Amino acid sequence: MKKLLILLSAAAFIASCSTPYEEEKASEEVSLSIKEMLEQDYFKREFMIPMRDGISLYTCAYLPKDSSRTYPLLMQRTPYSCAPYGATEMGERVRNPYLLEDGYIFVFQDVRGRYSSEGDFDNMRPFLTDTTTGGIDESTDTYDTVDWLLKEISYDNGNVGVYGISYPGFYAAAASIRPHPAVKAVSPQAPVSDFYFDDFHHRGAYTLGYFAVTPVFGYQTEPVTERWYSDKMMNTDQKDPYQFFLDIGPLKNLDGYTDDQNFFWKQIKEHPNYDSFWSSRSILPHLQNNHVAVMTVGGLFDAEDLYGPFQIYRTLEGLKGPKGNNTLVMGPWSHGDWSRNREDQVVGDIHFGSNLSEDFKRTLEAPFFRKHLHNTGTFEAPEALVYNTGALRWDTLNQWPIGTTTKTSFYLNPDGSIANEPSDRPSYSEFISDPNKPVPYREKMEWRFTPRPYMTEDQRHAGRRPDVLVYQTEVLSEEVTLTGDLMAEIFVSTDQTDADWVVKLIDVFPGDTSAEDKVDASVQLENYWMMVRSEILRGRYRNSFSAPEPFVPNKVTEVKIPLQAVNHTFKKGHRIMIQVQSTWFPLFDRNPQKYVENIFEAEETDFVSAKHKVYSGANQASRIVVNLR
Ligand code: PG9
Repeated sequence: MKKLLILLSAAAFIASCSTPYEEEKASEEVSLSIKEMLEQDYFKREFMIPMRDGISLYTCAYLPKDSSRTYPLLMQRTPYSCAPYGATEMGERVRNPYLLEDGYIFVFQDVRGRYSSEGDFDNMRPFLTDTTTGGIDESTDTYDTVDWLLKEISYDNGNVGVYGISYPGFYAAAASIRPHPAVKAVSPQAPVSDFYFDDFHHRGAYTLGYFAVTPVFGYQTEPVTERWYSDKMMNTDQKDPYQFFLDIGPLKNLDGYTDDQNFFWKQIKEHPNYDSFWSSRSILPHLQNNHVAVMTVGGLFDAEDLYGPFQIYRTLEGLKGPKGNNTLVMGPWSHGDWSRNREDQVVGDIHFGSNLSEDFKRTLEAPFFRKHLHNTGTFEAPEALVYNTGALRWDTLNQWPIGTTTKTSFYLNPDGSIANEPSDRPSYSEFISDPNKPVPYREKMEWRFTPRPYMTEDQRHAGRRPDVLVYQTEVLSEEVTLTGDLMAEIFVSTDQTDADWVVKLIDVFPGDTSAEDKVDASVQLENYWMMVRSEILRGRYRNSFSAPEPFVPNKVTEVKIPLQAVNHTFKKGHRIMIQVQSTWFPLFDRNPQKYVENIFEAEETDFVSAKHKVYSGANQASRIVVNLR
């Protein structure tokens, strides 16, 4: 391949790659060099590849014109379209110029039931548990695709890689299950693992911020090249989604903002609990430790799929069999940031470093596939590469979670302090949780297909509300690093019969936070309360996601909420803060706080104010268990 002059800005490049969730605002420039590279050195072929059940899937391949050597196949399978369609339309779906430079046969496929492929779409299609029945799943579709392509293409080198971000990350992971022998490496990036814990739900609470997205996955179509679904809801005159959803009221009223053909919305409403509809769609129980090298990539501030990358890596790591084929890369990224050409890595208002995406493409993604597909290069994958989001540096780890941390408890005291030991005096903090005045999940409300920047945003707007409990340490006299999982173990009560519990870990910046950390002069980072990690649990699922239970009014009840892992140094002069609240709107739907069988069917009258208490001290000492490094 000709040496590639790499210009790191793209517009049509992004436009042709954009999925519905691309947040990138196309700039005016275009990465001419990548476009030229493709047009100079590649040509395109299109196929309808028959699967074992006779359904054909649209697949296109960008093949090197130089057929004097052989190349691996590098494939993406997507529900978001392989556009542009047409053998003369080159598009620019390859975002990593170093992959172009190494030379691959780049393959893109519309998954079953999407865009130009035949068949019916099924969200997170359940994996076969018995492959002798002649059924199909995403693994068999991948197997059949690989087998057909290797017979069709004459100058492949017999090795195949599969990668992709988000839903394509799920399909990449699926390629490692009952894999075709030619599949040697996959890179699930921001992969969806289970829609009950990624994207559409967080621990039983429905991600209301995703309602606009349900139509994208809720309608079957004949093979098409253009978007066939529409959603009325995003065409509203109401510019404030908080007021929009509050005015709509109970979830059942959302039916008026879609239609009865939206099969995914119906499925979401009919399956509020973690039943076999959801559990059969989790990829985690089907993952295998086999010959396929896996590099799982995620963003520590990914609002969409943070559970997925951590769980896929840890599930693989926990499987018996050969080690060393499973790598985790977790950067200071929002959803898919590592694939975008941005010099400054910013999430919300916080700047985490420069050229992190470029470095990832050059030093990780390209070398990983070069090693396993070209059988060249000296890439030695770290066990885990996890960015320290407070110290702003990469940590290369030989184990994740690392084993050298000390489990420590942050006990929550009613005076708002955090202590390392529980008080011996039982006490509590209380607040009124009013579902008609829910805690805003952001200070700046805006319409988005999916929520993103909130993951690091300032939490002062929330912390100043009477229905948000705030606990914080003294000003740190030395830095404190938390690395690994967090577990909130809180003792609570409500005078009603249901409640949601939200726990946030916050880095409180000092008043003299240095100006150079500002990416945007308009951002006031002095005294900023940066969210580091957050999670919600719908309290009815505190003992089981498949068997919900009401609360007994005013009975002290323990609720455990695992928060996804962090790797964050709280610098000297900062404080560590914990916030606890019961509404988080309209990111998540409101809990009526009166127990009903299915909240998707709750009536306006089921929504009641509640007096919630969080207990401290003695044998009801609420705490956050952290891994201190
Ligand atoms: N995981 C992302 C997503 C899935 C479904 C709905 C909305 C977002 C993604 O595939 O981008």
